Amino acid sequence: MKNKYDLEDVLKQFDFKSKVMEVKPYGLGHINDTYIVSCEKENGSSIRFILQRINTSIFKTPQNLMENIKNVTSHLREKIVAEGRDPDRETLNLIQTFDGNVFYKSSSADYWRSYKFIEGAQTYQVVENLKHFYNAGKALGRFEEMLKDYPADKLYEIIPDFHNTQKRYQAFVEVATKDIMNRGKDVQAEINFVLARESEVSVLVNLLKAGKLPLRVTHNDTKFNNVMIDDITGEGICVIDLDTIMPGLSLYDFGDSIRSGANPAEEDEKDLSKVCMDLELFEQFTKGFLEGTDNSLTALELEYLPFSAKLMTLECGIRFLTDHLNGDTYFKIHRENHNLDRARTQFKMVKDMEEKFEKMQSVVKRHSK
Ligand code: ADP
Ligand code: GN1
Ligand code: MG
Repeated sequence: MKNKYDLEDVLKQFDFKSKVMEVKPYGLGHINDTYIVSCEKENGSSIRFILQRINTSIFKTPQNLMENIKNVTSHLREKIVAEGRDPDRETLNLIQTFDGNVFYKSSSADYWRSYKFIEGAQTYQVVENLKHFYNAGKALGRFEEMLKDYPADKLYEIIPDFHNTQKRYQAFVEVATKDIMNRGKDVQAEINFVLARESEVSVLVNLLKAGKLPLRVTHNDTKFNNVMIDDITGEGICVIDLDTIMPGLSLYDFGDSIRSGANPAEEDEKDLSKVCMDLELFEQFTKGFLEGTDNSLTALELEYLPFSAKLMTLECGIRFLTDHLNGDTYFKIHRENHNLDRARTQFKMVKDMEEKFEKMQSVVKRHSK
């Protein structure tokens, strides 16, 4: 099949210091187009890169986005070097173009970037090993720790109100009311599930507004498949997918990780009996995250950890359902009703968290110092 983009033109812009041998689509992200580029160096050895087309219908200011990533990754690199660790594996490394930029804008106004490929590590859609999830928690906690002294005012807000659940809810109500695809009639139960939880959507927004929760530099898209797990040690070696680094709440990162990784089933599992919020997974991540943040969360942050898991899961379910009602314009879909299936798994998890809420609170207490 002929490629949609002139990949040849794109590839020749980046200074790979090696010869491109092959390029193939890669990964299972919902947003960007990702490719793996296999190259050969002069001495005959192989080297690989990630090439990505930034989704500019979602990220409207790709130059600012790349500026954020460039600055944040150099900050992380300094920290990692100072700790005597390996910056080529433990943070993303951008490849420059021949004209000295960290992205290439093609004549069709597509924005491309490239990273060193992190070898000897993988991402997983579903947690296969408890230790991996503990390690992902540690990696994400450390990630926030390393960015603690990063000046938040130097970051562009790439998607304003990204985790403003109240605004996500309002957008959902609007879309459900318009119902342009006439799909509302088939998803009344799901719509009612969301409406019944209206009182919860403004809780974190209000605490933030009241200055009760600290604004930090956060990742904001802490899906389990955005942490690379080392093949040998099982450590969370690198946090990737830095498009949404913005000032935010630590609770967003914690909550979104639980949403994605504490579910033993796929995010789009159709058999909802397989979907739940597994308490053991919850415990592993919580333990790792609190250790990674060096137990520096405030008392109120700790108190709201279980709630954030529920809220971020509800928020994501709202976003999937909104996209379903709106004709699937945001998240990539690969089958009919894909976003609806995704929304259903999220709501099943929310329900399960509601039932296990006290147990989740006890887990947090047990691991807070
Ligand atoms: P999206 O925003 O679409 O989720 P990601 O940046 O998460 O895109 O990339 C998609 C997938 O590509 C990741 O889940 C991971 O498997 C792989 N990937 C991304 N960056 C790297 C890298 N530097 N090294 C190795 N694999 C990577
Ligand atoms: C998207 O890019 P990816 O696939 O890691 C989305 C997240 C959602 C997630 C749900 C920029 O993440 O917010 O939680 O899908 N990213 C963006 O799977 O919207
Ligand atoms: Mg991703």
